[in-house]
Amino acid sequence: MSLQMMSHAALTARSVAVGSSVAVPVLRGFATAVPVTSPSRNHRVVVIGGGAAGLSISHQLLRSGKFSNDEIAVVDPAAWHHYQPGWTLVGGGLKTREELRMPLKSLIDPKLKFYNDGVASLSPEDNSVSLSSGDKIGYEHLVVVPGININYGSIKGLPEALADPDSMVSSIYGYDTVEKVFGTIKKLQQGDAIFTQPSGAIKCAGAPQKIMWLALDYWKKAGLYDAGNSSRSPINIAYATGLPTMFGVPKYSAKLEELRKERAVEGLFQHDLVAVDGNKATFARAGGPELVTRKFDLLHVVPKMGPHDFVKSSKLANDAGFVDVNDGTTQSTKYQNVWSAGDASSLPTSKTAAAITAQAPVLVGNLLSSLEGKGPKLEYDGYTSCPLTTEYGKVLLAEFKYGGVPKETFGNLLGIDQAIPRRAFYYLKKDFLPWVYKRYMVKGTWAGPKGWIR
Ligand code: UQ1
Repeated sequence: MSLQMMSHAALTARSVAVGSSVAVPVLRGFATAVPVTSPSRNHRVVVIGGGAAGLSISHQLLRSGKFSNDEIAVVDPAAWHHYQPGWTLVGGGLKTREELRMPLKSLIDPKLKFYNDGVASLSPEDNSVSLSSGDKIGYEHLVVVPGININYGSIKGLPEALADPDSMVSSIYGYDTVEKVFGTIKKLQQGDAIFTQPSGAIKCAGAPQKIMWLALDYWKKAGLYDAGNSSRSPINIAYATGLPTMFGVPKYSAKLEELRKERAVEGLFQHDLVAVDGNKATFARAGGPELVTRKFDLLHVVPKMGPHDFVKSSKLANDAGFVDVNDGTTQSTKYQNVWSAGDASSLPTSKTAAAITAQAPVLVGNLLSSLEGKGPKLEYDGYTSCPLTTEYGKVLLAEFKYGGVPKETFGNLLGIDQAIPRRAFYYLKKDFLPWVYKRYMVKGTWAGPKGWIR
């Protein structure tokens, strides 16, 4: 570890000494001197991941003007970049999954070196990354933002149920499964609908109930759901969550619990889905050995999620397998030249694209000051946001920071309460955010509620 710190300090010192406008860093010559174990190619910054975080961060770094062509590399095996915040709307029949995807390559500035490849392993002790192709690339600074993995296999019988086109089991969480969701909502005429949320970290913790509220509204408008008379309502709805409450932030949780009761949705708290078998769903109860089995006619599932293997098995990980970083600076707690944000990081906040808008400028500012031999200077306050569809045409706009403390953009600006679902927030979610994301955020020119960059 101390060796790593020394070599990193040495690298930084050299790059500062040669100046930022020099296109060929000293490192490349160094690489050819030790051919057997050395990387085939070196970059000043390697960014692992071409998602919301990877694109924002690599383009913000590039726009600093401190890098020449190919000094920053982006690594991602994907062919497509998805606007995942829109998938709830696909589930609700409001958008198509095709309109929310873009070829990843088309979003990457040609001045960045793009490795369209996976990562086999990370070697922070010698500042290198091994790619799936077998190539090894070196770096001065590493940004680990590959996102989170969806573990469909964590629920027994789920992969088979999702793959069966005739089953009433679906999930908004995957490109391959999101298309099925609205079909099952339209098909259900009567019976029990169950919407699940697992215990443990997932991306967009509000989405499991966003799709439920849309489905409820759809059935209500179709005359199939009557909250005022559960025994006569053709469809009954249950929300089965591994968590003890409707939402992690008390202010919004209170409002959502009120809606749940008002709309006669059964709350199955601390019910963690473990198996799907035919029309039966089995849940584990928190803190007890007992299992609960429920019959369903429609099941919307959110699988468990976790860090990618190459992150979990690396020296960068905490006990849970996420990249262990300082909550404020986003710097690795183990290696000073490693950074992380977003879903793959240990940052104790909700995993959303909105969080990235606040994390990216902090990470970038701190990385740049480290390249100049100074320490991190910016602090992330935990900002994240969850525009929660509560019906067609209305959204509750949760915005908060560390500690579950509300930090409301429009609350502060206009003096309104964002816990009250509003039509303006619905258009913000459906139209404004996808537009600003594609046009500005992934290009590194939008920092969320803080506005445009440069
Ligand atoms: C946001 O910045 C963002 O990133 C693009 C989201 O992801 C889709 C969001 O959902 C939200 C709410 C924000 C925050 C932006 C504003 C204007 C409140």
